[in-house]
Amino acid sequence: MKSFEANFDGLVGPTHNYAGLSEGNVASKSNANDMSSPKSAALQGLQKMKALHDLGMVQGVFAPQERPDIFSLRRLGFSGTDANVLEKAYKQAPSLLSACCSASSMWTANAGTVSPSGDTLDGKVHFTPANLTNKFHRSLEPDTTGNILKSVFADDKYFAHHLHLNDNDHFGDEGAANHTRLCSNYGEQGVEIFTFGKYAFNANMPAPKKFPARQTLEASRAIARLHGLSDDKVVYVQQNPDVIDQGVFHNDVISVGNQNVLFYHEQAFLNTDAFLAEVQQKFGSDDVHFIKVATDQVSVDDCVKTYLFNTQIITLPNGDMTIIAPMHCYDNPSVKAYLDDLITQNTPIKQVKYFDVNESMKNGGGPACLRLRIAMNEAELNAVNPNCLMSESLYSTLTTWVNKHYRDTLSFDDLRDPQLLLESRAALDELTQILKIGSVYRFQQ
Ligand code: SUG
Repeated sequence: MKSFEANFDGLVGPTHNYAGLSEGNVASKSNANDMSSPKSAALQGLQKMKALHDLGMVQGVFAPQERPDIFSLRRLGFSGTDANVLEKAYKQAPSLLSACCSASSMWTANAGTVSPSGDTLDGKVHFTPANLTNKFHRSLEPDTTGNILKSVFADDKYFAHHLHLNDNDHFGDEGAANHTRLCSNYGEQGVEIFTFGKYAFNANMPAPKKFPARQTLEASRAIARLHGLSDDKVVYVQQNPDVIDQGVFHNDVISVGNQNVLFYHEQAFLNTDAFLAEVQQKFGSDDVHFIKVATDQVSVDDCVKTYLFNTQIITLPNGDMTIIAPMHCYDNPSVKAYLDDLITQNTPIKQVKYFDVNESMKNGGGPACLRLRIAMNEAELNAVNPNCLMSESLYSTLTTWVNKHYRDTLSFDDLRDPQLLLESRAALDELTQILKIGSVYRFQQ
């Protein structure tokens, strides 16, 4: 049976803004309080989705979350009408208001971890939403993420859904941002690589000193158990704590894999040689292309600034691999020179395509953050909610929808505007009808 890797990109929500919420994420901190453009952000995302669809890829659309999150603000003690809740939060706890308005679910690499049916004991595709405990604004996401995943991948003959892990730093889980899968063919059993930042129960082990490690080894192990992965096809590796301290808050900021390619910076991991040997041994007899970038080719600082590794490596229908990179890579002379040279080398990567995803980049989200990868065979793909798959007509419908509902600009002061809440709800209500995903939002229940 044919197999595919689908990319499900998060639609940017109507409250996209720059609030500086993510300690350890350099872009988020340095662009705090800039004026954002929700409309441009959503359109940039849609253009990338459409371009991948046009390249012959299976491209899906993942709905955003309901924001402002009035439910959470009420849970935290703000009361009255919705307008009162917003106004009180604005005056008494502005940081809470911005956290409850973040459009951070756009980065669907953090929506969850997905194990394809080729890897799992029961032969189903398994999903576990990420609990994202390390950042308050992101910890608001997993319930609705679970609802949306279940509505897109509804058929329990093919898809198995788990509850997100316990909401505690010991089980901090950031989803696919710290998970890579290598395989010969998407439909066959592959090697799942779980990258963690620290050990939850052993303070004597290496850990970053300045910025938080968001993913624990224990969380990764729990996901592997839940998904029924076999030990001889799973590799756990620790992120180098020094690079977390330099702004590599997720492993997908410093390495990315696809099929038989692992593209990584030499400083990405701890004990790299042993890790690569284990990957090769578990991969089997076919060779893995380990593409190492040395510090004197591209510094860690440039990786963090340009998101060289937060690129998507996709396999086109003709078998060639293409890198989907942000314009920041094009604009940085040493990174551009590196990529120009890479495609002349003897690796499966033959082409680089550059995209303007600047609205997302300013919050530390590159092309790879914006997508959740789901490898599926034909029968599984046929069971996916078809209304969430990109097409000429869905692109045109969603572009019209964004232009109708989204603001051109948004600043912190706008977040308390009750009209923004009404606009967002009207937009999302209409979206659930376009994508036919049912009443996934609390305001609809
Ligand atoms: O979790 N930024 C996100 C970026 C996530 C990137 N995802 C991956 N690397 N896969 C984060 O730090 C910033 C929001 C703000 O500051 O307004 C934010 O949440």
